Amino acid sequence: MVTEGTLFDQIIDKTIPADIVYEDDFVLGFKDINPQAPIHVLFIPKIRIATHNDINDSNIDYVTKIHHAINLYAKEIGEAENGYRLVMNCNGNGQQTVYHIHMHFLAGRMMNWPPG
Ligand code: DGP
Repeated sequence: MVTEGTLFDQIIDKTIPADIVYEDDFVLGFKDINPQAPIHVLFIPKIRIATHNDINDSNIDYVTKIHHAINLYAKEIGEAENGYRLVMNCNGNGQQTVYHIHMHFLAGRMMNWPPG
C-alpha cells in the first residue's frame, strides 16, 4: 500500500499551480494536465485517501461531497443535460497513477463504450 503523499497535496495547498475550476471546504476541482476530452476535470478530496479501497466510514462524506460538487459544476458549465462520464481508477489494473483519489469528470464529446 502506498502511504506517502502525492503532488495533489501541493495542488491543494497551492504550492504548485493548477487550473482550479471548483473549490469548497472539502473538495477541489482542477483541469487534468493531460485532457482526454474537451472538458476533463479532476475532483479530489482535501484530505488524502489513497485509493478507492481506502474509502471508509470516517471519510466517506468526502465522496458524497465530490459527487455534489460535480453536480454543481456540471450545471454551472451547462453540461449536466448533455451528459458526462465519471471515472475513478484504482490500483494497478485500474491504471491509477496518483495515489490520492480523484474522480475524472469527462465531458464535451460523446464517450465510447466499452472503455479501453
Ligand atoms: P489516474 O491515472 O487516474 O491516477 O489519473 C491521474 C491524472 O492526474 C492523469 O489524468 C494526469 C493528472 N495529473 C498528473 N499530474 C498532474 C499535475 O501536476 N497537474 C494536473 N492538473 N494534473 C495532473
